[in-house]
Amino acid sequence: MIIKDVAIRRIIDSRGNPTVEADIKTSKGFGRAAAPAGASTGTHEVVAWPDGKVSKGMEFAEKEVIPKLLGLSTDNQNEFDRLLKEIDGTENFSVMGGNISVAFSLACAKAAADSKGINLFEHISEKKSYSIPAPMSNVLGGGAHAVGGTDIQEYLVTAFDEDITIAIEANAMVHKTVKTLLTDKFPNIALGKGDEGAWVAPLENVEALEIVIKAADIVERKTGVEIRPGLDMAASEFYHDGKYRYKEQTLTPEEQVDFVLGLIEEFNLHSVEDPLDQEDFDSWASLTGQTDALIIGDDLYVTNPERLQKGIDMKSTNSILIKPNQIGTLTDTENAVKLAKKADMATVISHRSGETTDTTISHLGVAFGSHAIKTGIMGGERIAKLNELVRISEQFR
Ligand code: 2PG
Ligand code: MG
Repeated sequence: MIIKDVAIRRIIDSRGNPTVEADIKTSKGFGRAAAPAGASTGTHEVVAWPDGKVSKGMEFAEKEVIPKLLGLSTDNQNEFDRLLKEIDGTENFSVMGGNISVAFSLACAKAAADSKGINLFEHISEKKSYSIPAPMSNVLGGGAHAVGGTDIQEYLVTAFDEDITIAIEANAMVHKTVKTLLTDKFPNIALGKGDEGAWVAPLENVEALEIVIKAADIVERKTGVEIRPGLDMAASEFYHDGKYRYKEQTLTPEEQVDFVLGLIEEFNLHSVEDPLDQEDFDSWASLTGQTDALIIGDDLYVTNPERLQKGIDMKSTNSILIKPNQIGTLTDTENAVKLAKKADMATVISHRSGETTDTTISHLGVAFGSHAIKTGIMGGERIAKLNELVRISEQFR
């Protein structure tokens, strides 16, 4: 379908920061997509905005990008994305801004799907059998997402149930139960929430994990739903001068590997994301070689096929986090997913800490056959994605 009209507008995200939303129209359909934003961004992500300025990205989009997109076909995503890269002309979208690019790229796919009268996940997926990824929800945390919380960024729970509604409600119940346990523990202090709606409290790092495990156990017993704990340590954020610097302890990379292995064993963790620094592929391989838990690379890979290939060669992880705006186009996101699958790695599709009500990742998670979808559990921008999964699941009945 030929692109007849393209627009880009400035909107705000869940942190109140400016971002963009792109619209693409054909004579038969319409696609709209918005760009999210990270707080704990990986060093090797594409540049979000030229010189850090949304306005500069928008000016470039209006003058240099939109005129060249008019008349293209929405059915050739590869060509559309190749052109975005060519217009930018750099390796890391520093001229256009990866967030401008990803909004256009995803809007193109959505316009293509709408023009064909099918769902986005059907348009993207090559196969016809679908599964819904398990919801992986951040219930307690700190790091770059909160003030006064733990050094570890996210304490997550993943619920496994064939019925996505039941799984989502189980995670929501864990979030509520964490609140109850925290108010029992701290009856006289004000509790907060971080950027993704996870609870924030003055807890030590392991103590916080104990609370989440307890909450998950209570809900598991009540509902019978299997709920597994996990972490996103976002360790690059507290790795300075060769050491992991927690409030309570300072660890060398070898000690960090042992510490994480100890947590996996003691608490039967399902997954640990970014347990080590984003440059230390060797220590990652040492950890992954000693456990069956999912070791997920986020800042390590930044959805970049080249970095992923290095991780595959070095056996650094057994899983990858997928975030389209880390790499700037849907095509490169799909390339990372294909590479991961070929290497037998699990994929986890993910939101960013700064989000909008855009629900594209729900469709991508289904299209990619992702093991899980990390998208928070509370807040309008988080539930938008979960509720879209519920709608998608109705199509498979
Ligand atoms: C992460 C993400 C999302 P941010 O580290 O996985 O939870 O955080 O968007 O701040 O990078
Ligand atoms: Mg992460």
